[in-house]
Amino acid sequence: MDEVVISRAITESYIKDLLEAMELDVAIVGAGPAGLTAAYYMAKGGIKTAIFERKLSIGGGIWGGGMMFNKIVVQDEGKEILDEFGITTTEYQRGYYVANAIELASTLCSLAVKAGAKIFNLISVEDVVIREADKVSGLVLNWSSVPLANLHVDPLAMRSKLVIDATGHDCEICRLVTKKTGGRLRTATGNIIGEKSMWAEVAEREVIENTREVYPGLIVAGMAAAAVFGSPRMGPIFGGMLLSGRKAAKLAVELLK
Ligand code: 48H
Repeated sequence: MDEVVISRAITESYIKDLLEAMELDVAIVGAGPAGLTAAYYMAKGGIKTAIFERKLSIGGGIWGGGMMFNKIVVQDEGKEILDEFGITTTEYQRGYYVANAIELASTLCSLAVKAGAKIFNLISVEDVVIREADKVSGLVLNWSSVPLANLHVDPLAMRSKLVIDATGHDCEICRLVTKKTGGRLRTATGNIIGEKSMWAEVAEREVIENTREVYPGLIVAGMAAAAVFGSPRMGPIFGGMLLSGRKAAKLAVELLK
């Protein structure tokens, strides 16, 4: 047993993956339900994609279900995706299906990785690259431990044809783009409108409608789409997140053509 062989194996294979991810078709920020679903569909369609996730664990808000009860709810359209993913659902009442949050998080992750998407956890996106014709064309990355340790360490950059903001409630990438471009998002105000109070029915519908290219080269998905376009929140019903991720992937395919 040679510790150095083990160390070399890890370092070389990780660096190989990271170098590969320096030029992507689609870079996704955030490995919650929306980002993972988008990654799965794109990778399955042969698109070169990777997710950058700040935390150690992937899955975002899935694990905690509703108020730490690790169950989530979907309706008919969301159930179709769960069926496609082989995730067990139980009908609680007509049109309301319950799934195990742990099964959803682990299966989504496994499907995305096995389809060919790369996931880089413990990496935070701290800025975007904006180039010709005012288009988002890459991400600025740093280890998540750098801001945690309050260190001043310069980041590295990667290039991608498209970026998907799947950072959840904080819509961090859209926030960065708004700040850097002086409010030129494709929203009613040009800025982030802000998430509204809970109204599950409207929220589930609007999160899909609002999954769009919000700035050239930048698609917004999941809870970030609700926050950017000023839709209500929906609580622990996750169909909208899965459908938004799938729509973001479809949109990316169209924009890449
Ligand atoms: C790298 C980052 C960065 C960054 C954030 O919060 P998420 O689960 O997001 P969605 O949109 O896939 O799902 C939302 C859902 O979990 C939820 O909160 C719902 C349905 N709420 C309804 C309600 O009423 O409250 O995942 C986002 C991920 C997280 O893992 C973050 O760590 C990560 O993005 N992230 N990663 N660089 N700058 N910002």
